[in-house]
Amino acid sequence: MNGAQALMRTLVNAGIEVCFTNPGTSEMHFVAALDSAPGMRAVLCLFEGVATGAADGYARMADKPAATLLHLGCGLGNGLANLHNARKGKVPVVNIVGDHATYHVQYDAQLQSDIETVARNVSPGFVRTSRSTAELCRDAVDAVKAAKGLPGQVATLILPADVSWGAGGMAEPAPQIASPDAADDATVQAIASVINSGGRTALLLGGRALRESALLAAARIAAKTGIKVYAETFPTRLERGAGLPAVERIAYLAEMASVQFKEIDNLILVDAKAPVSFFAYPGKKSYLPPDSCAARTLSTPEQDAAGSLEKLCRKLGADQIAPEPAPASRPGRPRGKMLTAEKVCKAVGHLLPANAILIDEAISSGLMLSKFTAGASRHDLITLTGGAIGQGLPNAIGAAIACPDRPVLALIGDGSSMYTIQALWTLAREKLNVTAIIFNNASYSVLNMELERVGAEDAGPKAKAQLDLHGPVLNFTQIAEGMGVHAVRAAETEEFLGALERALATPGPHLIEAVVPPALAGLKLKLLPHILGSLDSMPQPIARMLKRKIAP
Ligand SMILES: Cc1ncc(C[n+]2csc(CCOP(=O)(O)OP(=O)(O)O)c2C)c(N)n1
Ligand SMILES: [Mg+2]
Repeated sequence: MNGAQALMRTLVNAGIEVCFTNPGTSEMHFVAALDSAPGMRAVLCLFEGVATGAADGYARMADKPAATLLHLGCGLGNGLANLHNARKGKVPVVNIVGDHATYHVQYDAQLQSDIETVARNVSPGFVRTSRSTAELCRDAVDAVKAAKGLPGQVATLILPADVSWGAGGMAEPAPQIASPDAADDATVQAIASVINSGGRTALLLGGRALRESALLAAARIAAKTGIKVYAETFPTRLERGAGLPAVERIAYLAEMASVQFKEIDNLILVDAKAPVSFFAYPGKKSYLPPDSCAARTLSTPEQDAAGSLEKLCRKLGADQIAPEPAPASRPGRPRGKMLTAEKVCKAVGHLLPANAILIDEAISSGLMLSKFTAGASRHDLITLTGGAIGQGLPNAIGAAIACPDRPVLALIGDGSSMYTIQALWTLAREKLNVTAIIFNNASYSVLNMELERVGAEDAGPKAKAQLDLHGPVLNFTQIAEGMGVHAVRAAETEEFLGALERALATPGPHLIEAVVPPALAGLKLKLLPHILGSLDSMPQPIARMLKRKIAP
């Protein structure tokens, strides 16, 4: 076997079944080796950001990594934003980057670059250039171990062309991955004492603590002790819907998050960091919990979140309590002729099929999505963990490949969709059951709000033009059809409902272009900074009510 063939076998032995590729000359032996490995599915993506985002979406749903195949430093660079999102979401990815043959490096040929430096930012725990065919498969096993161990991470294996084509490759068996420990008894005891101390306490759940078993344990604890349970703002994967405990997410806007933290003396972290504001704003705090609130950790991202919560549950005598599930309740059909982002979210809540995977990169158009889907059939929610837009459509590829029997709905802003719009072609080629809804509001709408919030004064027409996507207005229906995806444009509510019903009933990918006005515009946009600025001085019940209205 050559190196590439042995590597392919090693990956399959380690349970890696899918490789998202965008190859070049230095990866040709790896590409050729694909046909020697029936257990490896290869999925061509037409931009590296699609391949990396697909690997991210796949691992979130399959609970194991996929591989990527990228072309040298430039290809890796193109894929960085979605590897960044995977890193922030603690998602495992085995990131394979081809390189020049080892002896070719000295000549500084056209595509020569410092790949390790490019990789280190998204792959801080594991970057390795394999030095020989003999060592390659052991390197691959180390990469898989690094990716899969808790917390999941992006592990980058750099594969020089001569290591790949060299003879004498030896495939390795699957690595042993130790199962993580739960929090130790002393920690569980200390946290139980905090909860029993009578102060106002909240659990903040992140990462793997947003899956069913952890959510159930947290809900039992809440039912027994009356503490609050929050979820981090941008979950990697949140299991939710009717029958599961509902959990309130920390708001994106810092002023609103402060309302959520106002009543909290003790914050208990479970696979989560103490929350900070997404950006800094002049004169506003970065660290969100008040000074009077002490943050303590029940379990770190290295530990077993559900196991730790279950231990805490037993310690508090809450393990026999029936947790309160979210009731089944769907919004009615949206009415009124003109389509709005809110009506799209309502329609999604009205029609969401059972067991769906919902991907939210709707940005400002998705403000009401959580509220309208809270009582829908049980589903998984995937969000923009690292804030680097262009994640949603690639994630949909990966999620649909990981879960071929589940419907995938991806709600994407028009601006966000354009970073990785080539994902549509892969959806068509692989015939994936994905309904992509693109909110065409012809704007980087959320940035109009940010412009106000950062206090940038004197924004004139040149500044505003940088946030405006009119002229030419994008036609997503034509773009999708040009890539082989069935597409419908809807500017009216009934049109949209009909298109969504048909898309959900018909296998294969669909795109619905929802032509909507910006959700935050006019008076709402003008008033928002004032409302946010005064939340802190309002009586708490009024502040909470306003928060629920603006960002439920
Ligand atoms: C990789 C990357 N580039 C740029 C940004 C900055 N950014 C944040 S939101 C946004 C615009 C989003 O527009 P759209 O998807 O249309 O959503 P809308 O604001 O209209 O709701 C931009 C450019 C980012 N977050 N990530
Ligand atoms: Mg937009």
